Amino acid sequence: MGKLLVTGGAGFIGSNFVRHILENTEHSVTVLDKLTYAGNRANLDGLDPRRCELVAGDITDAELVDSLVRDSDAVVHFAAESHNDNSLRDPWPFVHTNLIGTYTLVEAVRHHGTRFHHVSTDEVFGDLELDDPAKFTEETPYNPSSPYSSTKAGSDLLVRAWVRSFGVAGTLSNCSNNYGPYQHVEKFIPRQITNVLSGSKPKLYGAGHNVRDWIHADDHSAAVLRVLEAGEIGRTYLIGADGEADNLTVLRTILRLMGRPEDEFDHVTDRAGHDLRYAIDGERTRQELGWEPQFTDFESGLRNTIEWYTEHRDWWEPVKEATEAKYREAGQ
Ligand code: NAD
Ligand code: TDX
Repeated sequence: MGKLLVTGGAGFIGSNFVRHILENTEHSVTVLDKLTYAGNRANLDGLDPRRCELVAGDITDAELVDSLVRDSDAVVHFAAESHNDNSLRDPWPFVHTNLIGTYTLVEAVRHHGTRFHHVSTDEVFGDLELDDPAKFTEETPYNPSSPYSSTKAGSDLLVRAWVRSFGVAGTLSNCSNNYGPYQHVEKFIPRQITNVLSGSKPKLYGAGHNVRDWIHADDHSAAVLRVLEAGEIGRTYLIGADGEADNLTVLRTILRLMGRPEDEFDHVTDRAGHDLRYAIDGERTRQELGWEPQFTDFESGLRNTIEWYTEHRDWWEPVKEATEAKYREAGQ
């Protein structure tokens, strides 16, 4: 039984991971989260206060980070600015949080000799051609496209350097696109579901041929816990669930599951530098860590996600209009 410091634990995947820890281990958790527009105290509602504490603060605050790391047995680092479209409008918060925040954390774990796990994305590898049979592996060179993915790539490199040069007990994981409950309505799947629920049309960038490799957030959390328990220090683990689908197909599936005509959506301005395709080869992680995704039926995962947004209007309605206003400004 130990004490985990989970950064970004009031966000989408971080809060999913905190719930996973409380349900499946005896660890207690301190969440360090700045509660930006993407963080929400309500994401941790109902959790046992004796095992889960929220500290509202910034991962770039070296003094605060140092004191929290000193009291922890391990750090799991989810906190980030996470949305590509925002990074194209204003890259600075991405440089600040993703680079300086990660630097602040690796300095603190170096100082205290604390186990560190860094959560990252497959976007660090850039993109693949649509007709290329290849997938990303641990050996794929970094080639990020956006301010978001380049700052995540930089944060990965900081962690790797701190492991090699200073002996930090760190691991990394790069995961594919997550979906599920509690995802902010700025992201593709919840944006389209909540558009339908609020009586407006879904918005597809370009022709919708871009491919993403979907994994349920519950599966991501279980894999991160396995890396924490059994990962080899210094290693990078790729996490994916063989969930490739193009955006047009995903959107049509959402419309069909919600009882709407499959062509009832708008084509909007494409994302600048829009990555074509992501695909993770997660075989090595599965074999070495004995982890297997449980949500292998994407359509049933989508159906559950639609049900969650239908039943939790109070969670997303307060931020929906402001999110759509930002998109309207960008013609999206
Ligand atoms: P999110 O935007 O939903 O949550 C991010 C959380 O970090 C929020 O609670 C926010 O308040 C907090 N935060 C932001 N800046 C902070 C700061 N300076 N100090 C403290 N807290 C801060 O993001 P998410 O989708 O849950 O992603 C979590 C992590 O997983 C990120 O590192 C992201 O790169 C990675 N990831 C995400 C996906 C995906 O599909 N969403 C896929 C692979 C990897
Ligand atoms: O309204 C939309 N219409 C649309 O067609 C939005 C918001 C997105 N899209 C497209 C762009 C992408 O091809 O859908 C795809 C998915 O978009 P996002 O949900 O913004 O995800 P993506 O850019 O692929 O990045 C996500 O996965 C990797 C997460 O946001 C990152 O944090 C993670 O690292």
